[in-house]
Amino acid sequence: MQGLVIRSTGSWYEVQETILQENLSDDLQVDNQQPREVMKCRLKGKFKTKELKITNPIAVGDRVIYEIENESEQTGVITNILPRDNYIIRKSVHKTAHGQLIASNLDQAMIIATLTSPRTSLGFIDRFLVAAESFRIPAVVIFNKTDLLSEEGLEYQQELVEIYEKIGYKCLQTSTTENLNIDKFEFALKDKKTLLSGHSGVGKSSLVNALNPALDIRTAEISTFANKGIHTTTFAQMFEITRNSYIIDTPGIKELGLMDISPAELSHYFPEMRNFLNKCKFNNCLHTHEPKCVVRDAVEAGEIAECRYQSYLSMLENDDDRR
Ligand SMILES: Nc1nc2c(ncn2[C@@H]2O[C@H](COP(=O)(O)OP(=O)(O)O)[C@@H](O)[C@H]2O)c(=O)[nH]1
Ligand SMILES: [Mg+2]
Ligand SMILES: [Zn+2]
Repeated sequence: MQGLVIRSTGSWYEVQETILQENLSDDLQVDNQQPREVMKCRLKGKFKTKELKITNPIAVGDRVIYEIENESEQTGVITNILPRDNYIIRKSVHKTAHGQLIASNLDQAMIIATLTSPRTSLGFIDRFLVAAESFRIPAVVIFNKTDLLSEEGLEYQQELVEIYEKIGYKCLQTSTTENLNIDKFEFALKDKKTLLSGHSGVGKSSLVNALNPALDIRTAEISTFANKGIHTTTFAQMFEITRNSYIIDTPGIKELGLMDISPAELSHYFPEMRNFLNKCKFNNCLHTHEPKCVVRDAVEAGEIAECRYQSYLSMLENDDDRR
């Protein structure tokens, strides 16, 4: 049987049955009603993690092959892991040469930001976007609490949306209190597996709650559990907010820590810089002060947004934070 890992404790895994197209019953041709079982599974034997140096062999989002062990107790055994489209990983707390696999097979990574109460800095958003680029996962920026913004605030937010959309990031301006663009938020999540991140207080729970009130309690429980630090290694969890739309709630942005991005590589994760990269005078140009740097020229010409360039510089400086 094929399934999707929706929860992991490190020793056992909750696997949700995947209904393959050919197995759909005739009267339920669309996969939106057929019940799916969830089994508590163990791993069969030792799994080779191959070239990936990871401390945990399986994470939420993994597609696996499993066998039912005990139907009445709903237990099973995972026999195989299907190839991953992508994955996110962070440095292991214990084994520094190894990473901890957080989640795999993501369709997108979404950052929930607010310009006020609390203020999410642009540096924070850009770090998130760079991390998503480095994992090759499309990123989306949600500006929530739009209702709190003044006229000037709204204009500024609109400018940011234009900056980010121009370089390829989908953006939404939402408000849960005024039900603004919640339908678009729901549509953006539809049939996808989405990593949801953002500072505490920006409205992650409220947004999720607006789509599926039943999930609120569970996500709240996870956050407090993670905050108390009962486990040094907290595992991400996946929630099905509507049929086949999943979110992965990470305990914090640190989960998306930038692993091993060298200064020379960093500009590759700024999509608007990519076109310029081989055109600087020096082929090892870091675009900070070097003469004949086309990236700095582009910033001066307004082709690259100044705020994005500032984030780039600050990430170069804070090399330690990224590792
Ligand atoms: N004004 C305003 N407040 C909001 C909005 N969304 C959430 N809040 C409030 O912000 C606070 C934090 O929201 P919560 O969903 O718990 O944030 P989380 O920590 O990211 O899960 C709560 O008091 C919410 O009622 C919004 O769009 N506008
Ligand atoms: Mg919350
Ligand atoms: Zn340069």
